[in-house]
Amino acid sequence: MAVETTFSIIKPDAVKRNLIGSIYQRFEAAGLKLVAVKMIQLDQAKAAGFYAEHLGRPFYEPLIDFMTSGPIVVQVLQGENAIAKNREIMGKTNFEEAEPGTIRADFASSVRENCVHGSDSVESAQREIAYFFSADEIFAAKS
Ligand code: DAT
Ligand code: MG
Repeated sequence: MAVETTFSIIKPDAVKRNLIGSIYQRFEAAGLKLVAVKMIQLDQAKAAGFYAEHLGRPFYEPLIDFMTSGPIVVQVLQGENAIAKNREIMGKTNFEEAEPGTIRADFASSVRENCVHGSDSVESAQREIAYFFSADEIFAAKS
């Protein structure tokens, strides 16, 4: 297994519900290191660009409205097998299908309001990190 970096979002529902610390605790307990962090609010254009792969799907417009509804926290996580490990800690997109003990099983309130985003491949991790962070904002060890 390789040391990887992956991109993560704590979504507006989780920020509103005071879950930032609980979610960070899970990343750190799993051996994922926070190597870049910031709180921001997305505008429609930035959210639309981020979720462009879902353009045209029925859930797309409500997803953009939700993701722009309040501040989010974006972060870069680094660790062994970080991309798959983060997806595992998050749980399935639909919280009702997510394994108990995952972030979405424990905290999500709907399929849309599911607390976290995580990159799903090396390519999307690279693209998503670069969409939110410049190189000098990332404190990752070279891998
Ligand atoms: P994931 O976030 O697990 O990578 P995805 O990329 O398929 O899932 O979808 C992006 C987000 O869009 C997801 O976190 C929540 C929302 N979404 C996906 N499918 C949905 C659906 N059937 N109904 C409502 N929202 C949905
Ligand atoms: Mg996805």
